[in-house]
Order: sequence, then C-alpha cells, then structure tokens
Amino acid sequence: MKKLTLLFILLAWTTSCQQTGKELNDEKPAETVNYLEEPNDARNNRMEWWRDATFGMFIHWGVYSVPAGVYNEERIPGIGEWIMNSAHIPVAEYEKFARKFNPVKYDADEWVRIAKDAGIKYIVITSKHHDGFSLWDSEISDYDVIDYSPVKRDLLGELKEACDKYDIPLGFYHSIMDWHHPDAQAPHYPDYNTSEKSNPDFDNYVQNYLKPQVKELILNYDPDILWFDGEWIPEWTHAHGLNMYQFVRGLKPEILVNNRVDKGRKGMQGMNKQDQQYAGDFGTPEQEILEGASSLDWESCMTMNDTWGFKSFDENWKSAETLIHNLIDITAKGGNYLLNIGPDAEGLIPKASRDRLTEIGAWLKINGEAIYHTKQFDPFSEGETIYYTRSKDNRYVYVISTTWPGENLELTHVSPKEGSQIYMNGLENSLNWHIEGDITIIEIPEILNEAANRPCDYAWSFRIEIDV
Ligand code: FHN
Repeated sequence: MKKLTLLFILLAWTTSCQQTGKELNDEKPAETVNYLEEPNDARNNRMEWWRDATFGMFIHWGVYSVPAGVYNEERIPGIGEWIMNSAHIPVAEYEKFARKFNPVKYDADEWVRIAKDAGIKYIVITSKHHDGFSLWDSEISDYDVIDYSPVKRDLLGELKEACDKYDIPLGFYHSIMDWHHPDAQAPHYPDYNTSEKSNPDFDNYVQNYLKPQVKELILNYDPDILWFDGEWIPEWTHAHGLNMYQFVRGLKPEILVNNRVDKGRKGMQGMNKQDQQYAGDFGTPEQEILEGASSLDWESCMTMNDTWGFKSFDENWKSAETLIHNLIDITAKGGNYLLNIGPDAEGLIPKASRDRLTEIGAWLKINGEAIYHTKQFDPFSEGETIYYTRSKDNRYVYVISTTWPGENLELTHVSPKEGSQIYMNGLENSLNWHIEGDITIIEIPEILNEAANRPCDYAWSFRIEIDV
C-alpha cells in the first residue's frame, strides 16, 4: 500500500510540475509549486543522471581570454577571468577587448569530441562571467557576441548543437555579480568611471536584466544545469536566492541548480551552512575536496593549472596522475568532479589541457566501471592509497589503488562472495585470492611488475563480487 501511495505522490508531483512547467514556460512561475518542498523520490529521479555522470568539464571562456592575463604589457597576478578587476581596467577600456573578441578557430564539435573522448559526461560553460559579457545573442543586452564583438556567432548555440549531437548534457555558469551593468557593478568595481548612476538600483538589475537573461538561456538553449556564481555580494540576499531558484525551476522543473544561487555556501568549502534551508541542489567545493564522504550531493570544481580563464603564461599544470587521483578521491566520497579548461581568444583548448584530457580518457576507458554509475561504499577508503566505490545494485565493490599494489593487494574492509571471481579492470583473466583471518589477499600476477604489461597507468581498479 505504502509503495502505491508513494507512487501516487510522485506521479502527482511530477504531473503538477510538468503542467506547471509547461504553462510556466511563457509565464512567471506559479506560486503553487514550491520546488524547495520537492519529495525525495522526485529529487532523486531528477538528480540521478548527474550522480551517475560523476565527471564534468567546466569551461571558462570570454573576453578575458583576449588580454589572457596581460594588461599594458604587464603580467597581472591572479585568475585570468578577474583581470578587469585585478588590473582595475576602466569599463570603457575593457570594452575594447570585447571589440576584439573573435575566436575564429572555435569548433564546438571538436570541443565536445575532446570532452567525450576524455570520459566527460556533462559540460558547464560560462554564459556570462563577472565581466558582464554574454556569449549568446541576448535580446536584453547589446554587450554580447553578436552585437558587440566581431565574432558574430552564437557561441553557446553552437556548443548546444554539438552537445546534443554527442548526447552530452550542457549547463551554464551564470554570474550574479556583474561589473558592466550600471545598476550592479558600482560597489564591486571601484574604478567604474563612466556611470551616471550615483545610486545603482540593484533590484532593477535583478528583475529587468539578470532574470530575463536567465530566462533567455533556459528558453533558447534548454540547459540541464544552471551554475550560479558571484552570489557572495551583499546586495544578493537569501530572498533573491530563493526567488531565483523557484524562477529557474518554474521555467524548467527538471533543471539542476547549484547552491551558489543562494547564500548558503560556506566559502570555498562549498557545502551549505545548516542554520536554515538554502536553495540549491548540490554543494560546490572549489579547488578542494571534502575531507570525508558526504551523503549530500556535491561537486568539486578545479582548475588544471592556476587559472579558470586563459592566461598566456600560466604553465603550472597539474599532472594527469594528480587529476585522476582527484577524480578517484572525489568519487569515493560521493562527489562529482568538474574539471576546468580555459580556451584561448582564438577558441582553441590549450595543448596542455588536451594532453591531460587524453590521458584521463584512456584511464577511464579501462576503469570507468569503478567511477560512473557507482555509489559510496563505507568506508570510502583504506589507508592512504586504497579507495572503494560500489555498484548501484550492491553486487560489486570496486577497489581502486592509487599506487601499484606489488605482489598482493590486501583488503580488510571487503569480503568477497565465496567462490566468486575477482578481476583487475583491463585484464581478461581473474586473479587468485584467499582470506587470511580478516584480510582478503588478492594475488597480483608477477608479469605485471613490469609497468609496460599493466592495463593502465596511475591507478588500478578491481571488481569484487560480494554477498548482496
Ligand atoms: O570568482 C569566480 C571565479 O572567477 C571562478 O569562476 C570560480 C569558479 O567556480 N568561481 C568564483 C570564485 O569562487
């Protein structure tokens, strides 16, 4: 009876959202649907594809890739997409870079092929960063790729087309903070020097610019994720956050929205404070990984070097091994990994990024079964170099060792099903194993002591069948 009731509730909720969603596509979200009160089953259904995907690509691209970290022949410290602020470039001066933004070598199809070959399962690109420049043809603003810069191409539309072709969900990073709009940027942009606005009207910016642009993005490109940022500014309130979340879900009920839509984020640690209900479907640790596992939805976003937006002289690249170990650590703790690329002003992905993505893709071709469509195993790790994940049907435990195990892999937290086979992913034959006391000992074939004979580099995963 309980199952039937639950099914009815879920059906009723989904139908009401769809009806409301359909009706709402062209009107303001109905007050009746409170998306913050979503039943767990409906939420789990909505989040499932994202949880299974595990590994996404972040793309920071825009006018800031033109200066690429250099202004007035000076190398500007800090992250590249902040150059307008870091170098105190007056708006009128920065607009000259927008007049030059012309990524003639941009090939969205190639970008998505590179992402797919790297084992990426979804993409989030900056539709508008803090500099206020729109990467699509906005009806709300002329400060965009069609009306303002020579590119005259719908960059987001081309990426959406390529993502649909390769079946890769696409999300938009959209900045709440805006250093270009006269009603938004004055408090955060000390050098703003062309505004006639002595008292900027932030709510005018929210109601008549920010929300209409977000609506454009949803209605024109049907994104799967809305990834807000820049929410830390004092003018953006918890009320704004709740309203924006309802607004976005009202336009597309099944869309996912990160926790930076509201004010709940605990800084770079990214998870929500627990002092009240904050909007947002997942936490967003930045440049860091949670210490322990979490049953909450979370996604760690990281750069490959030290900048999100392209900088011509940032060569401090993390190794492919580090990036793969980050993916393993995050997955075992129940999170997603959103790994960033910063294409240059011509629309090219830096070679150092492509090389790492190729190595990650090769590793995932062998070990993806231990990463995608998995859930947490308790404990998530053993010692410093062994991580666990589990198949969603609980039939298998995956063990991932980030160092070569040598003669034997010894495990104390998993008991294989009697008579079952244990495999190293990428090897055809099963491995011998036995139990000694509480320890499962998996024998590693001697021939694999030679690295060249191993199925992959950097980390090795094993599939162990357990009693369900
Ligand atoms: O200020 C932004 C920064 O430029 C970058 O977009 C990161 C990526 O999540 N978010 C903000 C810093 O927390």
